[in-house]
Amino acid sequence: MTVHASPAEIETDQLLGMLERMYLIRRFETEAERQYKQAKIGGYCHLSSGQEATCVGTMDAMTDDDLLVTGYRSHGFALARHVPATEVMAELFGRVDGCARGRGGSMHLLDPDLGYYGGWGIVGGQLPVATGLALALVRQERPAAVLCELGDGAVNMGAWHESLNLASLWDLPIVYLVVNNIYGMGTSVERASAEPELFRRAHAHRMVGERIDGDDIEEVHAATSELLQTARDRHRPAVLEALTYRYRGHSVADAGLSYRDRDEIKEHQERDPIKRVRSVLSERGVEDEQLDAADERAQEQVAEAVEFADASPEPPLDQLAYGMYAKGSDKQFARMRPGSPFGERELVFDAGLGD
Ligand SMILES: Cc1ncc(C[n+]2csc(CCOP(=O)(O)OP(=O)(O)O)c2C)c(N)n1
Repeated sequence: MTVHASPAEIETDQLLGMLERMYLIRRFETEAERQYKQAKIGGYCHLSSGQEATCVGTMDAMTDDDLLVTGYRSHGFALARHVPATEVMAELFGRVDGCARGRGGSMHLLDPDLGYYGGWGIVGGQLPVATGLALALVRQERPAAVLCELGDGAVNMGAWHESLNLASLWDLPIVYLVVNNIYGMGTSVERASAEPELFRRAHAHRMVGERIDGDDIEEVHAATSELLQTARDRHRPAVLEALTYRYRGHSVADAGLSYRDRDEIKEHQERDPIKRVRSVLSERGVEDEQLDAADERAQEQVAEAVEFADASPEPPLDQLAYGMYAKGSDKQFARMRPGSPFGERELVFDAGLGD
């Protein structure tokens, strides 16, 4: 594990803001599970309780010009990147005011205005997209980098090796953030990976690979800042493996106890990332009332998000094809036009989320 010798201390005010967003993610996820059980949320729903330090620590190391691409366990990253909680909850509800206009749901959050190019539901599906975005940044001579998040289960996909190879060969400004929460569904990293120290995979492609404590927000922030800066300045890619843990099951449909026991969960909860930030702030003299107020504001935001999502209408049926296909992709989908044996629906190529 790399310990950054003297990570620049995060200012107390900034750290308080980070604590509030960690609370927001924790409270949001608890509420999302409740809403799912009331059938307000359909489809899939993967929660990231326990992983808040990785979400917030990495997002605060990004500039507004950097681009973010994630896998499907993405509520935490979206909230940490400042996608409004109202729009994230509305998206989970499949409503028109959701950040993907209700078309994506939990696994497909996005907000291009905030440089967030999507949660991707296919394991490893985000890797070629993120690598391509990094190439675009170079071609357009933009001084920015891509942060591409993936799980420990995605590092055995072909797309991972192909992306790392091209990123190193072509000097692309990208940091691959491997969120190692030990499990890919019910399979532990030890059972799935011949090299379970996942950051070492980077070395085969002659790029930097580092492993950090993903529950220590200061370490996450310092390591991500440094690697993103190198990516921006010198166009060198890197792999950052953040060790963390998810408290809930793989999805809300999984109790998460058939492949691990309660003691293991409890052991991780004792090192809870939120408690750790609270104790850093307490040591710096911040009063308990101020820390509790951050939690209360987060809870208010979540209540407001549910109210907003409930009030938002469902997307109109006659516009279901809107926002699905970019301008210029009509040739690719020509065989799906009405009357073709492959599809009956009329496709719309120039309306919706943009080019
Ligand atoms: C190509 C592909 N294969 C299988 C699946 C089914 N699947 C969904 S999530 C998942 C596990 C991924 O685990 P990991 O990458 O560690 O992410 P985590 O759940 O830990 O966030 C699998 C196998 C999928 N979505 N895509």
